Amino acid sequence: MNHTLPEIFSSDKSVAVLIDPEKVVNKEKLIEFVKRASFAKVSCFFIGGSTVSSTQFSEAVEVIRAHTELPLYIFPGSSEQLSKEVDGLLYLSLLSGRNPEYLIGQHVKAALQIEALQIPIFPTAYLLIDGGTKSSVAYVSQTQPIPQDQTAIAYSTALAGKQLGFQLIYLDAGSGAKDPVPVEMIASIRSIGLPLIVGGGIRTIDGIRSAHEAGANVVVVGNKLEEDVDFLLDLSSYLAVGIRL
Ligand code: 1GP
Repeated sequence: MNHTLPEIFSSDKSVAVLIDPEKVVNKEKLIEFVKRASFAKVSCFFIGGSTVSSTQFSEAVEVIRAHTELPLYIFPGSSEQLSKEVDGLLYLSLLSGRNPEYLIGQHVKAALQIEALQIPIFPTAYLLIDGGTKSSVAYVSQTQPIPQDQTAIAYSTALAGKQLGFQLIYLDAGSGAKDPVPVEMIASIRSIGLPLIVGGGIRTIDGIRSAHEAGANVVVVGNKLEEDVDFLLDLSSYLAVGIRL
């Protein structure tokens, strides 16, 4: 039941803005943020978080949907983070870990609901990479991330994901990571030939550019924009100019 991947996942310079509903201060601030990000012409929004309740999630989806034309994809932290009002679901399986709950358990819980929603689903091989701090994903999923210098393990894990039929690979150093995913690892995983999403601890335009140049199709920015909404201005210029001169 695979769906055709939208173009932003094969572009060589997409930027996704991650909204974690748990960190939303209030509705007005969220509306303003969504409008500004849309004006900056970011590629899309991701929504989700490790510990978001279903109510927080639905309320945030409703607000985002009402104030942007940009695509909105679910980046789920659990089987409770689902909605019909989105453009698709990154159907994550935490392949870097060995906790069956996040490899298949949550999926079994959500399967009937996802079927009923009839939203596009994009099976995503999700690899958590050590970001130099204990990430909420590692804590909640009770899994170990792949060490930064273990590119060969990351490669084999992502390759197994491709062989199993996943459509996308997501390398995540975790929200607020001290060290983003290394460019050598990005380049190695890119050679597998699946569209690649990279995020976690990316806080500068140089960091975004490096990830794109190493082969990331989509770079995800979350924390930086929560702390500094004016970073959207830099993002907007970067996206307008392009990386390949
Ligand atoms: C986390 O990849 C995302 O899952 C984004 O991370 O919040 O550190 O940008 P940041």
